[in-house]
Amino acid sequence: MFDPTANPANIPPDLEAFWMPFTANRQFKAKPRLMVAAQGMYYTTDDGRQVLDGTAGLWCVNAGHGRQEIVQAVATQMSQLDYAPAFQMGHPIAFETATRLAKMFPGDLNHVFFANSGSEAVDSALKIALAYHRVKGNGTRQRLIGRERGYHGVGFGGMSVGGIPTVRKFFGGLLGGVDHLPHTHNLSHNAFSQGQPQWGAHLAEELESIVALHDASNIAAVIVEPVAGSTGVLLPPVGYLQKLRQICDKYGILLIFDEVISGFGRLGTGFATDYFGVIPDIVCLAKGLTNASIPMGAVVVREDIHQAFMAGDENAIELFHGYTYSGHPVACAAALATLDIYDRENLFARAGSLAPYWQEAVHSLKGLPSVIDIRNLGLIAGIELEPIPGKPTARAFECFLRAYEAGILIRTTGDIIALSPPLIIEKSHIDQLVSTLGDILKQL
Ligand code: PXG
Ligand code: PLP
Repeated sequence: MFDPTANPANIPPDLEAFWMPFTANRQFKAKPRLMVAAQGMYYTTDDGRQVLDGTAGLWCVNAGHGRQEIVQAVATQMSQLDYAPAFQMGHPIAFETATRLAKMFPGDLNHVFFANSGSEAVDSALKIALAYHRVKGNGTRQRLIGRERGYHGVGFGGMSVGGIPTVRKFFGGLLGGVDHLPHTHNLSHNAFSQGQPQWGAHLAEELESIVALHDASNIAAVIVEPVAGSTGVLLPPVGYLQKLRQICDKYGILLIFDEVISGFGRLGTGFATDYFGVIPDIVCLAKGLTNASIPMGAVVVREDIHQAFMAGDENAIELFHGYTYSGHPVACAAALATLDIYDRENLFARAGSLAPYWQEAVHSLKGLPSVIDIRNLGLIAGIELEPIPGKPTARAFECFLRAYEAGILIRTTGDIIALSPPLIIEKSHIDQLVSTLGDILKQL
């Protein structure tokens, strides 16, 4: 049984200085869970146990841990060119990486802006959307539309369009001029759906109401996660994303897909845009871009958006935005090596071919105590638990702690368990993950 007062001798005294992100710091530091190594599908803990990675770290180690090809590429790049400025200067590998990424996208999604995380990718995308309308002479288009329960990172832009109350409520007024679409999660209609739920496409029509309220001439962009991950795996109802695309087209509103989680094979295709057959105007990427080995984010934009900036004085800077580390050579080396692995091992298609087995495995947990929904798509699953009355999040967190003790890493948000393993997962690992989780749920 978990004992938050336990203080085993192996805790070094220096856990204090690191203010841990999105963590119950005191709970953690009273009984730390430390990873010291990782290979393939497993982490090694400080007490020498093997823990099966059911979450690809934080939805990001899509090619599995300890990939030597990435290690080598990073080491070689760092010795050859550790850093070079990307403002008014360049280095070849950034261009190569952008070209390679652009080729992975359909249609005219063909220009890439680099950032260092998903949060920065999102803020960059929002800024590009606003600036685009302005350079086109439509400077009144300033409103941004997100969605309830959306997660777009923790920058002020991403927080503002995001829709998770705890991520927003401590931080003041945020951006003005933001509206939110309703989320699409509805257990009474869609509980235990396998794959995309049937009910809910009409919720996209709320965009019409927002347009009616503000007028399209004041609206810049809509940003959504094609599949909402962080908030607890909310899947788009059949037809929903298509409808959003149609309404955005009708009113000249840019559609931004935040594919920080859904990208790089998570759904069994390169990107959610391929899976759903809906092409946005701007895509946000991070996480799986470098297999999480080196921080990197990216924004992919359509030709006509980029082209709109390439007018006027050729000696003038076109977009006053960028990061010291935009297109960092070492991150680019990690990205290229990662994309090589995805290609060589055909990992996106591999995820797609495992998805039916995954679906059947996770839905076998239906009927266990307190499980009120199971949902899945590609190699993602969400298992929603009935909250303990008066103690929201406690049941899932207890499940997380027991899972770690039992040798599997899961992720919880609220009372929802999220699973998103590396795409190299074998059926035997799926069995281990689901049967261990099942045993824990039976005992809870
Ligand atoms: N957009 C989306 C859709 C995300 O999922 C971000 C932006 C921000 O990325 P950075 O790299 O700035 O964290 C994310 C990040 C979880 C979890 O367990 C999810 C994220 C990060 C950490 C934990 O659900 N998503
Ligand atoms: N703060 C200061 C004082 C800076 O000089 C800079 C960059 O030059 C930044 C913040 C932004 O840092 P970054 O470009 O790594 O996002």
